[in-house]
Amino acid sequence: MNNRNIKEKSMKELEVVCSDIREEILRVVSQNGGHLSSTLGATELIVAMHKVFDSKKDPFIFDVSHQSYAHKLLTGRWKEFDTLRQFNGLCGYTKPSESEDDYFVAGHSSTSISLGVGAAKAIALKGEQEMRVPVIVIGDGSMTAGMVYEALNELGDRKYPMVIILNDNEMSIAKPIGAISRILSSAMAGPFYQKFKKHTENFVDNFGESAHYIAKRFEEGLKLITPGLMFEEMGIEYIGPIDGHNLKSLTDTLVLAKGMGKPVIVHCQTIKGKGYDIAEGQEEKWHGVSPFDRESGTSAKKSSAKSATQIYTEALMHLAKNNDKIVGATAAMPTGTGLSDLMTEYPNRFWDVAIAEQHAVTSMSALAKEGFKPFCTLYSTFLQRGYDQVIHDTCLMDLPVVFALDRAGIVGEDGETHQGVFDISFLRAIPNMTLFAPRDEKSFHQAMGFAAEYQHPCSLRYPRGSFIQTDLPEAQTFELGKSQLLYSHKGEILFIGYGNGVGRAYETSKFLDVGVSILDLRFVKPLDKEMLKDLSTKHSKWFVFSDSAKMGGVGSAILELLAEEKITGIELTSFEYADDFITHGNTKLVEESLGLLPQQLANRVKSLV
Ligand SMILES: Cc1ncc(C[n+]2csc(CCOP(=O)(O)OP(=O)(O)O)c2C)c(N)n1
Repeated sequence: MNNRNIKEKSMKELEVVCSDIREEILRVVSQNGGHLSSTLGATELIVAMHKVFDSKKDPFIFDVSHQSYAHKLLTGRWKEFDTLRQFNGLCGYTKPSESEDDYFVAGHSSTSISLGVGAAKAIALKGEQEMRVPVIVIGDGSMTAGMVYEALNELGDRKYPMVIILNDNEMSIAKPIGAISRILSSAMAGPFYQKFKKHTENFVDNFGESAHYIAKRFEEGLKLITPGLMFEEMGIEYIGPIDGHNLKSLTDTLVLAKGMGKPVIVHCQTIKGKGYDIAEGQEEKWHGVSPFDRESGTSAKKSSAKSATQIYTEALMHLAKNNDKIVGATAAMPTGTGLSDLMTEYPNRFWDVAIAEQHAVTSMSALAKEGFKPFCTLYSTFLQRGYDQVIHDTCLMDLPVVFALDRAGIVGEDGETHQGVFDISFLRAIPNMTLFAPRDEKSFHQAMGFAAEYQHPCSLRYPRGSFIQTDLPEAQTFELGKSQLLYSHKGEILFIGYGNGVGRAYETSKFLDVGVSILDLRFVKPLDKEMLKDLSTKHSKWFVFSDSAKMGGVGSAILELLAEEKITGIELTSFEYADDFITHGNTKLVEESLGLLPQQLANRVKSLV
């Protein structure tokens, strides 16, 4: 099936297409895991887009793009859909290298309207004969990020033709937070307001400009802060809300919007999880899932060792109980980052600020200035959004904000948009910033204790899932810039591990028949200069293990120190990630493809000594 014959199908036939799509999504996601409820809810929207627009020509832009599975199925990827999110298989997000029908890579939210504006400028500049119209799908949750309003600000002024489908399911991953979501779901978006507006428009049509003025003031006077009013005041047409599962009204409205030749927001109300009873009404649970049994809805994955996120929650709960200055924020990921319990227990001190990483960083900085101790809890990949704020608002002011970075390292099936590999490189360069990492449960509690007391900006990182389990000696108390030598062995080889890299170093050592010294670096900034200088007199072959980008990472930091201290005669090999984006798939398979499994690393060590 492809989008070409969608155009020829009747409404009845399109309904069958929707139900086939849902069936295929459920079959494959229950097998592979993936984003389920968002994509089920967007099925009719996507089918209607393909009926009215042409993805070979019009830029189809999906915000985050986790809801784009139906688009993948309709654009020649039905046969490969079984490989969704698997290593070497289809990506869970849009990806132009996978299909020309995917306009852009996406995975981080709220970029879509900027992309639409950029595409529209290019279309105008190229003076194309056959008009192409960007068509965008953006969820209500993604409407909270600042980028959206930067784009709307320009769009409302320049009025480039484009259709923005606002997919309003009244959910982000969790319940959406803030005024925007209140406006979108305001009662005035309902039929009463629509009727009122229609009457007003007829009145205005009949009586001209001054009536328009009076009607507008009347509308405002009633303080009808509605989505329509908000967007129209910005200079963008608004249609809606319409039923986002009704193919007829969707296609009719999209045809109308496409023909308007200006920016139009089509506000569609949808149900997250539509078509899978078990998921409907349990939106957060079914947003992103691991493989599950379709009949019962139970997860097929057995729970393994305690996750790093769980340890983070326990440690922070403990600290927050004893110190009422401890506060925290997450950006629309309360469950993912383990902050839900704190938000329930201490609703006045822990906040979900919605998808607004920049705002999370800056607002936590102000709390730090006021004497509080903020834990800004984000996935490593999403702190990228708040980089300037970390420099400008936290570090320049030298404020004691803790950046707790979850999902550091390879994240598995989400792939290249979500890999948590850059944080060390981009944070290490910022003055006043201190960087450290735990390697297991005990060291995590110690690292958190250190963070809670530390009076400057700092960041700690931890992996998705659980730490590599080892029987290495117990962690000692965290002290600024102090490493811990775990094994000392007379011989040329020194393994230096950082965070989860300590476990990897240990696993690798088990495949060698020579003894090695193992150092838990703990702090990549500041480095333990004394320890490293001492070890340079004992070992000449150093190997660095850390789940981070090689460029600017842990190995780089150590090489800089060796150069500064004029220490020669050390051969340093870093087993961090090469200068490439890392693909999606089962983490083990991805690591194998990069030569990073312990057995492979041991072979590389053998070849180098
Ligand atoms: C910058 C950024 N922060 C956080 C996320 C994590 N995230 C992925 S989807 C999502 C919710 C999006 O909600 P919405 O746009 O309403 O889409 P829905 O899933 O409800 O259809 C979040 C928070 C992200 N992708 N990008």
